[in-house]
Amino acid sequence: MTTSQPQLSVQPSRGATLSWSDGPAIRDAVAVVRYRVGDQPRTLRIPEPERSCEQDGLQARWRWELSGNGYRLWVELANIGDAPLFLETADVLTAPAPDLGAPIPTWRVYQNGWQSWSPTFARHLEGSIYAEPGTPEYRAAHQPHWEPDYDGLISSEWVSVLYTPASSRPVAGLLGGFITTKDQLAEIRLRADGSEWTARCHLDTALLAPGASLRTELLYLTAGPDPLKLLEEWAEMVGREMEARIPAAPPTGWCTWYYFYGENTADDVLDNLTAIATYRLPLDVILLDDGYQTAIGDWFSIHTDKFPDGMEPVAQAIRDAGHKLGIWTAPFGAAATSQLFAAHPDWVVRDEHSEPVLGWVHWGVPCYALDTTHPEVLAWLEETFGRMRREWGVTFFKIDFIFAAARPGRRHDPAATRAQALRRGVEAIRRAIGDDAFLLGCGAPLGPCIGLVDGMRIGTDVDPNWHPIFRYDLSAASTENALRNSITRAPFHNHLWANDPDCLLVRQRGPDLDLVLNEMRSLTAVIALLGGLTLNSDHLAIIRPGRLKYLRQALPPTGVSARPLDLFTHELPRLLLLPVERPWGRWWVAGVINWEDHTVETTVSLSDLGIPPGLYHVYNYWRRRYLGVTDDAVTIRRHQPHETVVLLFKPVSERPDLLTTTFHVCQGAVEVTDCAWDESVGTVRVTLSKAGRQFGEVLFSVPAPWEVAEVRVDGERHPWAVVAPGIISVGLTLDERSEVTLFARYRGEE
Ligand code: 9PG
Repeated sequence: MTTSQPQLSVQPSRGATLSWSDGPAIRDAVAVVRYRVGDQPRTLRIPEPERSCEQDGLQARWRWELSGNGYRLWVELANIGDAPLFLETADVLTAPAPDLGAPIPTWRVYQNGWQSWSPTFARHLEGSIYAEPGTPEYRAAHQPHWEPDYDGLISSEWVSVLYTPASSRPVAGLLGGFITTKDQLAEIRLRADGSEWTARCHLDTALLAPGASLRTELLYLTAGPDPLKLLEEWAEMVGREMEARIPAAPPTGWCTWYYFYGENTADDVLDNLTAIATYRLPLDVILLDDGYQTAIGDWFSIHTDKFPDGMEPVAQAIRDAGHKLGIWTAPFGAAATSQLFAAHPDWVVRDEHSEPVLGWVHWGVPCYALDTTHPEVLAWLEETFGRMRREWGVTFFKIDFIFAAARPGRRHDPAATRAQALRRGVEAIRRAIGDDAFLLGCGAPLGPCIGLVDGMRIGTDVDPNWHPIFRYDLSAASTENALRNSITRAPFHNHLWANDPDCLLVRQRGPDLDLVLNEMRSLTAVIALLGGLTLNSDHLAIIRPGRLKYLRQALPPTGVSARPLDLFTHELPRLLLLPVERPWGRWWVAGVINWEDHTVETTVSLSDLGIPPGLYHVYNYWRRRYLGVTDDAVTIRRHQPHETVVLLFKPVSERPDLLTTTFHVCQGAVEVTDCAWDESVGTVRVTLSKAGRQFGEVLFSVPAPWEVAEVRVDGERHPWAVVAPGIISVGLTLDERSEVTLFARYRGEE
């Protein structure tokens, strides 16, 4: 369906109206700039597109440009007077809530959190899972624009999509999203009472000196019938505008954090290195997470209880074993107890009383926010990261808690916004580590990192527990929260960076892990379906080797993300779909999640999945069970609590064909490198290739009047089992490469 072109009309007294004939309308829109002259707060209202206004020497022009099926909007600001001006906010558009053709309580509003861990989902305006924690800590970490009248306000960082399933109009989705994100934090605000929908850029009281000028970020407004698609298209557009870095393949690896939580010694790391080699696990990066340093800020002061010989011997062992060395830092913090803060108290952001601004509290220790507009701080960052690269050979950098650089406060450069301060810090790190090192953002405001990071954590921390243990807080560490955000931000993958859904844990339930089998499989399935970074964080030296089969089934990542089809239907999306297309066929892998704490019955239809009508074989991956053929729907009668059922849909073929393989959750998307049918001899030859050694099955469909004559694996005759009429399974141990050939015989009518 193509959406009509937007119509723009202007009523000078009221503002601009933008409407789509079969869809939404935004009425009485204006731009508003808030600033200060000395201590005086001032407001400048611009009621007409493409018009300039002037007040107190501030010249403002509201720009509108038709672009595709929408408009690009921005505000240009110049100080043409003689007095300094201090800019607070620029509303690139503010209007009453748009008209979507159905009342606001029926709406779903995509609420993007501002940093990695901040809750993100398409929020229902009635009956939401969201509860405002309302604590100062929560505000500091997740609500960069908090203000006392936050009640009833839904603030989404950089982008929002409004959608209602109740509209009578064919087009009920409206996207407002900033497509440049370098210079200003920017939010899309909706007041639930309908009084306001605003796209606001934050200028953080930055100085606009006489003669100086600037531009707000570019806002894109567009409408469409499919809100998920709007979000995907926005991500693509931002990626282009911001010159996003997209790695050729998402990294794999092992991380110390989620087993040791900072208490690992050098020997623990070496033991895991050995285990990775012994088990031949295809994990590339060895990530030394938090804990090796004596204090946040003192990155070369190594904890000698844990690393008695310092970092060098461990670093060397990792490199010698052929791995990439990864290191965690929280580069924009200085612990109150650090040598860094003692030596450079002038390097931190200060509040209005000249007190150091708290970045965050790190496991009980206050860490101040470094002023990344200070040239000495930037030089120190370059020196620190350059040394890690040169002296330790680090080529993978996880930079954490980096929202600290964007905390509000006074900085060395009075003209810098919070977004610019953060970006300057990340730029310094990128300069130091070089273009070929992998930079992973974490605890990171998303926008200003685009184009600088290769990967981004897009959710909260995973955790040994499914639900958060302490409180009901959508940002708290828990497997549930981590998965939710990773799913709701799946549209960003490969557009803004490679998504990092956080670590995969596969160890057995026990004192170090509380996930039951279904929960661990959900974590495995969702991470595998999302196709982003895939890092394990178990103690591999003591893990029950049988559990490694789960890890192997998520490796390597496909690089491509499944789509959360019901993102705008359920706050916790239940339906992930990965379409796979290869020269030898196409298939669909669906992840169907039960977020409830009780067993439910779930029906998934081809039309829910958007799969073309036809006849499909269905295979239940975790159960290793062929479910038969459908042209309609599959019902999971006992869909257990927190279970993700992985279903394969493969078009029914009239001749013998590959049905699926079980070496990877995506069922052939990574391990099947070729599949050839030779009609003249009746063979299906499947080439499998995958790092490591792993048991699995190759399933074939052999419809009558064909029948199996024999199966060969790497040229040798091999047994097979009939799992259902016309379906056979071949079990084998795949060691790097294998060729499985089905020889079929045509019986004709008898
Ligand atoms: C190391 C960890 C891991 C993890 C990061 C980050 O107190 N907090 O609110 C809090 C939030 C996140 C957090 C730790 C504490 O985790 O996401 O992968 O690197 O730091 O300390």
